[in-house]
Amino acid sequence: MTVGLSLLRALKNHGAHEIFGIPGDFVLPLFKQIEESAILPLVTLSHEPGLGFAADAAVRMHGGIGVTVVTYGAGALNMVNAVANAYAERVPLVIVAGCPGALEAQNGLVLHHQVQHVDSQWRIFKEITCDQVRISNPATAPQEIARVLRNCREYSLPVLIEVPRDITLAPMEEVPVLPDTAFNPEAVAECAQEWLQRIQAASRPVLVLDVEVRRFGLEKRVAELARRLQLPVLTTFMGRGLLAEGDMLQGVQLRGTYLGIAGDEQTTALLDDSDLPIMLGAILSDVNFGVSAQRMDFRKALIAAQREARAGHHLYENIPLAALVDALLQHLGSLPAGHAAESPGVDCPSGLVADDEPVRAADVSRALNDHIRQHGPLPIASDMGDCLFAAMELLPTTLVAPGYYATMGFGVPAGMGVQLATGERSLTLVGDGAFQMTGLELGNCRRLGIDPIIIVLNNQSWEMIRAFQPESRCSDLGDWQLARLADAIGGRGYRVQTRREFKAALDAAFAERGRFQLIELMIPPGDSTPTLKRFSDGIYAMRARR
Ligand code: TPW
Ligand code: MG
Repeated sequence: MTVGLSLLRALKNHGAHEIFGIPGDFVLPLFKQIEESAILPLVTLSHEPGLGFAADAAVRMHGGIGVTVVTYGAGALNMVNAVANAYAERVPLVIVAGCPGALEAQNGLVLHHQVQHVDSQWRIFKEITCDQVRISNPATAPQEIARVLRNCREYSLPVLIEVPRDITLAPMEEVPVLPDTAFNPEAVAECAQEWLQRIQAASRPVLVLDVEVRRFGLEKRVAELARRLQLPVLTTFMGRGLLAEGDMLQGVQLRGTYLGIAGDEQTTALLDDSDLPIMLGAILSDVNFGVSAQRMDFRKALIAAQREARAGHHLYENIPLAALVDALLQHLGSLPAGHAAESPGVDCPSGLVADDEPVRAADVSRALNDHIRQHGPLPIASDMGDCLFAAMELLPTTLVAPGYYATMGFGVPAGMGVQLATGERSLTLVGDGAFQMTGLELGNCRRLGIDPIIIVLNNQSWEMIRAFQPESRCSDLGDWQLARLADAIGGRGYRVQTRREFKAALDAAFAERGRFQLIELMIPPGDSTPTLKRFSDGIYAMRARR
């Protein structure tokens, strides 16, 4: 077998579903093998940032590992921000990047796409990946590739595989799938027992769920845990959309998303007044927890994330989240069910009034919740901007969004990745500013056979920037006529000024299949969702207090 074929088979054996790629001369031999072998389907897009976001969203949806193949330097470095987003938000993404062959790297000339040093790409990616390998010796590479792919899965973080241009056709053995890294089941059992004792002793425990629960495929088991413990459940900002698929929520007391001072009072109180937050897979970030009016005291919490578990001051190392959840379920048998619900579930606005008033940001969640009530949940991708706060007002539905790293440009390519991964039509929420970054990827929909629905909150500005610093005038973006752009690149555009037009456009967009639909909501500049308003007011108030 060749290096190229062996690598492609290894990616598939480790859980890859498809390859997102943009070619270049350093990876052309590999692209030939990708196409000819058909081991994994190839999806090409237009620009590497979009490619990285699409691959990231696809793996957030279908699990396994995501794969991008890009050329040396210009290609790979174009994807740095997308990979950084994946690292921050714990997405197992493999970056297969070309690099110079051993001989050409030493022939005295600097090569095109080279920055400071032949290894600049490697050094830059070291910071945003958890493991790396360059396939320079096909005799030792299979073991190294196996290690890198195992780390990708076990840590749920990006990894780099560099393929020198001249090595693709060299012979290489099959790459093994290594057994999972060992852990001590006794340590896991002890930890689970300590957790259960503390849960039993607590008077207001609350389960807080974040993204690792999904990354490690644990939603069903965690839902069962929540059901059997009869605990109220919150998601973090980043974890919004967890447990929304199928009937997982049946019997689970999901009380919404913790938004601190910007959130619903009862929801916020559940965590702020809890004597025992139980945080599964949580990123302890400012966006998730910094919005709390009081400083959160994590020492009283139970926390499991990044292969560690904490109980107060006790630290258990090398505890995979899956093993801990299993052990909790197993030891739970004897625990008397306590802690029943007192307050009702999530409050999400609905009931769009389809009149001739101008459409406002607050109408987005009303209209979409009406649709979800009638037709059931649908997978949603959101960008950064007020649209992400609109997404927080939606009924439980699967959501992929850069909720922690907060990069713009994610939404449109992510929505495409979601539909490619699931085969289900996706809906994307995006602001006009973020749309300007990666929106043109939509031109690829026709060729790829996908027809996502995109709602652009076009307030003709970087409104969030204005919200946080109203005196800056640089946030004005002008009118880009995005609905017309949609028509020009193979989709259908709707320019919406009133709530009646919004309802009509949504109905028409859902009714038509076969091309992407772009609804351009002309939101008055200065308007924002109630959730963003509370969020920015809260942050103002907190800053003023310090
Ligand atoms: C890659 C900083 C955060 S929010 C925002 C900026 C510039 C404005 C977003 O404008 P948009 O949405 O999309 O029109 P809205 O609702 O505020 O009007 N560069 C990147 N990521 C981030 N987060 C920024 C800049 C930013
Ligand atoms: Mg805007």
